[in-house]
Amino acid sequence: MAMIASAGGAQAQLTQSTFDSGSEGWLLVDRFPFDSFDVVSMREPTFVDSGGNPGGYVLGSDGPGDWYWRAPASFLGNQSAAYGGILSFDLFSNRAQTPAALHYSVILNGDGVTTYAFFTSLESTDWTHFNIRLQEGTLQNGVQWMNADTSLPATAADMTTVLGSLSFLDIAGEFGEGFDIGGLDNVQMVPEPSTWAMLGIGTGLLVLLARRERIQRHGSGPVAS
Ligand SMILES: [Ca+2]
Repeated sequence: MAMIASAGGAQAQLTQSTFDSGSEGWLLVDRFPFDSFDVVSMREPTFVDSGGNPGGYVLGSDGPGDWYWRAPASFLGNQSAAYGGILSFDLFSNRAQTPAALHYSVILNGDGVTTYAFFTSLESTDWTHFNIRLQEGTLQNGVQWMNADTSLPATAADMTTVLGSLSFLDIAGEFGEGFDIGGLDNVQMVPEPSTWAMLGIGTGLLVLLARRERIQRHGSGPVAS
């Protein structure tokens, strides 16, 4: 989007995928045994040029185990500016209204630390908007980031370590039991508002965020900010 591109020096720490013309480097990863962190295979998603939210999106389907969307390099590396900010995305699954079969909705890994958050539920098979704040502590709806090694709530140090050197960012596509298909669109990482001025971001992003918030208020998706 032009508004983000105009943010100049902040580009490296603000990223998004809208899938206007391709898969933008996203992959599918399969974890097995079920509900584990062990990746056993990687696959290419299918790019679909219409039917997204809006426009193009990527389509994935079940593999051996639990399947996740894996972010491309543009979301990785030093994402320190995203600490306290928001990760948002839209997804759908044909397995809506069934319990999630896994307990990691988003997994972040960096510098030897793995954190995860669990909040995935879908009330319909339509596109659903998700927001999650990239910060320790209890977020809206009781969601919180956990440290995968200690099984304790993630600390501020865990979150800043992971975001300072992000080596993967995975979003669950898996829902319920049995074969599922699902789509992903509009993935964004946005820094917390107080860092905008420091980053020299102009009013373009403020307008963009205001628009996002209007969309969120009118959306039906779970919000964990
Ligand atoms: Ca799109």
